[in-house]
Amino acid sequence: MTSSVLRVTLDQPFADQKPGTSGLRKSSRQFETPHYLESFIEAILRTVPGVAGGTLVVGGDGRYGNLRAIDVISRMAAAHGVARLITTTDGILSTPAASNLIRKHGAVAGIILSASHNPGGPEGDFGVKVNGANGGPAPESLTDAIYACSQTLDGYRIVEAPSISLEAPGQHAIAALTLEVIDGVDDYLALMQQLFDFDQIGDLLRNNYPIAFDAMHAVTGPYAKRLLEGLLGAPKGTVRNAVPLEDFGGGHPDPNLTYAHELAELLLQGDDYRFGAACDGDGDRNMILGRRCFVNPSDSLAVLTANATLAPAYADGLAGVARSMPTSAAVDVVAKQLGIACYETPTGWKFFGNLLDAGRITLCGEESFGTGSNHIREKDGLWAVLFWLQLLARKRTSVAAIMADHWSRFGRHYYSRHDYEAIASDRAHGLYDRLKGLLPSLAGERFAGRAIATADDFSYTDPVDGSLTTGQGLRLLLDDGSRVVFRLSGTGTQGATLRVYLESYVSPEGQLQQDPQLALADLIQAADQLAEIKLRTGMGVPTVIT
Ligand code: VG1
Ligand code: CO
Repeated sequence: MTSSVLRVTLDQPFADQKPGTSGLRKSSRQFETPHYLESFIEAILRTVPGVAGGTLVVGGDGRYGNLRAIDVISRMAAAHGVARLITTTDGILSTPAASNLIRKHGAVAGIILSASHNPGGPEGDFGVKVNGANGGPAPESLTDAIYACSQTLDGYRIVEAPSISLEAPGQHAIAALTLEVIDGVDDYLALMQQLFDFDQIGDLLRNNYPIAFDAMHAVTGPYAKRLLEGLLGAPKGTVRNAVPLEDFGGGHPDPNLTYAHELAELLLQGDDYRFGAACDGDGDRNMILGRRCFVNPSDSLAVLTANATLAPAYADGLAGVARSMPTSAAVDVVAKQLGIACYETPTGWKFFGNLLDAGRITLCGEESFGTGSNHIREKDGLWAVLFWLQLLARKRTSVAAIMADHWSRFGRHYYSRHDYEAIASDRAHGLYDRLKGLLPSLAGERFAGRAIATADDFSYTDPVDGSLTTGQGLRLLLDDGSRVVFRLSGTGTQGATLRVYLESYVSPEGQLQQDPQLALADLIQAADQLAEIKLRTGMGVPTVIT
């Protein structure tokens, strides 16, 4: 078979290829614009070190556009002299499994095709994420360089060759490139078996301990089927919505109480299941539910930290932990008691990479349903589910009892995130910039019956490489330890999304179990008043409350 390299000239570069919190995320339609996907891939292949002669990993969450993108990337990788490209059957590869493959095969990078929890399909979103050789999301220095390259791009190179079927494992040649199609699930399952006691978890699940897992028609379906119903022996039907669909069945593959409400109702209103969980589009997020009990993700990180030694992989204890700034300080309290370091990073998994690589932390997490460890360099939805099942198998108690016990030992961080989605961009930025302008005058002012101790725009100096990241969210730290944080999302594709994070601590002695929305009511009201949210957005209530 002959194949030749085609050089395509661009009239002008695309102006809008700046990666956000998690890669380049745009509408599927935008990605279908001629040369749009190709341009961004060209910028990646020109910028990532070691591409020529190296190994790359590519795959995605199965959404509309996944197979076309793999075909384009394969032929462009061939044109750039990549020696080996590893992809998976049907191109299905979760973000955590991709991180594992990059590490296992010594790849120079990975390209993950997903817009994560954003809806998919021709009218939904598509995304391209770049991960580095450590398996983690590219650091800002690399994404900035890719963006800079995309802004001066004059053209791209692609091999002209027929597209290759990914239906079965096998090896193919595209010019001098070897395309390896492997099973995307095998290696991930093997890794999980090294971390947890499968006999113990299996013993729980085989003996009248009904659980429900919702794959939301996204990437975790095939993984969860083999893991839960296969290796661990849970009854058939445990995994719901297990078949990945190009449009996620019309759903929004975001595991929270709003978008995974069917599962939430099963657990919070019914008595059929002891444990429930869901993952997002690309499998890196997790929501944990018990019977009549929702586990806040910030609390989940704290509980896993407090009980880590119950899992074989963490039996020797933890080096340290980290959480993103808006995540509640529940884990800080546990870390203090354990006598281990606790780091506070900006939003986005890329900021955990250096800490994990340097061995400073073992576990880390974000309030946005992200939890993970040093086993890979991405957050890992099914890993978190297994970790919780490991705790339940060891403790033989309920999720609600684990939470009550945790709060009685460490106190409780009432926590909520209010999202205002699809606000007109100028309004959202007007609101945010006004608030930022107010910050210098706020210290010492009263707020919800407390005094504002600090009002600032969060910035972070990476303790490993010294790099500085600024403008990461407006914080009001109150004198009783409560906090309100305002951020603009970097993953949305329509208008702007304002996130308001609210937190208030009650010590073990002051316990009065109540609904977080009630416990935080005064902060919620004061935040609205100060930021003029209702007034400026015209929205009476948030789109999503977590
Ligand atoms: C959101 C979350 C953030 C997470 C990011 C990517 O970003 O808040 O914690 O790391 O999504 O998650 P933002 O900028 O919209 O707040 V995923 O599951 O897309 O990889
Ligand atoms: Co995700």
